[in-house]
Amino acid sequence: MEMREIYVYINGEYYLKSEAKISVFDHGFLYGDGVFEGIRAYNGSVFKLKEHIDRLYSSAHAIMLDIPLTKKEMTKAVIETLKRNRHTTAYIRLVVSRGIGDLGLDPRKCSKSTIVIITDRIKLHEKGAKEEGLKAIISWVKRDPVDATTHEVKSLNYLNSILAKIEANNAGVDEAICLNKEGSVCEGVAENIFIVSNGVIITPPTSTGALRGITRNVVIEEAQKLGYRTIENEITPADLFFADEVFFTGTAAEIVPVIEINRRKIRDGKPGPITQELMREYLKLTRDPQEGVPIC
Ligand code: PXG
Repeated sequence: MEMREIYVYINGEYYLKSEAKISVFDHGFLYGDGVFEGIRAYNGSVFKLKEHIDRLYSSAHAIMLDIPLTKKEMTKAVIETLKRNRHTTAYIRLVVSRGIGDLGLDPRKCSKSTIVIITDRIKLHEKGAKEEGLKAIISWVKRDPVDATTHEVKSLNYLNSILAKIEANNAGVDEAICLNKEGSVCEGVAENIFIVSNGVIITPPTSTGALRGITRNVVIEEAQKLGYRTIENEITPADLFFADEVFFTGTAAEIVPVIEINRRKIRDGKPGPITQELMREYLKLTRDPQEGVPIC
């Protein structure tokens, strides 16, 4: 075990983890006013870094949050943080909050946004999740609607997902599936969702309120390259129960099979063959330096 303390980037300076602190007046803390990204580096290359940086700036644009760095400077700051920490395989958390204001929620009181970059070891699902698959429940907590604090924007407001996760924890299962207020399947708590039905790969459109997942996009592209038909279509809870295969996708989770939902087995309750094929392809891709930005 390495005992070296990691450095955390805050507004252009590097602080030891034990000294990396944010003001209690930061509106990220007081109101969840900000945006973030979760990114992964594999063997010296940051997977899909450009896509993550682009999404961060899109999220910031949607909430009218000014990021005082160019995308190029932000990319450099991420790489520099990894280098300082001598991390070649890591989990990266990029957070931009509205910054320090007063006790009112008016963002005009926040003169400068706060930028934080943390790189750390990767925390994965329980060992065996990928091999055996996850058990999930459909949560009663509906996804925030597209005309409200939608999860299409990767904001610091994750209470919607956290409440669903609490339900999964209470039910003693691994993960929760969120429906939108019309009752359509939307996504997991921090993952997009796919089903396989008669060889066709289906995922809900982002108009359900789901995040435009970067892993989701990669999986759609790879599936098409393998010759599968992929469609964005409404998925009902019954479609989940009828599906041949169900899986989640996300930066942290990568691709994980779902084998049981609300105590109904998905087919024979084992990870499906198309899911496993996509998992193998994804593994290859994440190890391909061409797919990311090198840490050098
Ligand atoms: N939906 C939501 C609501 C998410 O937050 C995804 C889908 C998957 O998107 P990507 O682009 O990662 O394929 C996310 C991603 C975490 C964590 O710490 C959360 C995310 C990503 C990484 C880590 O739980 N959210």
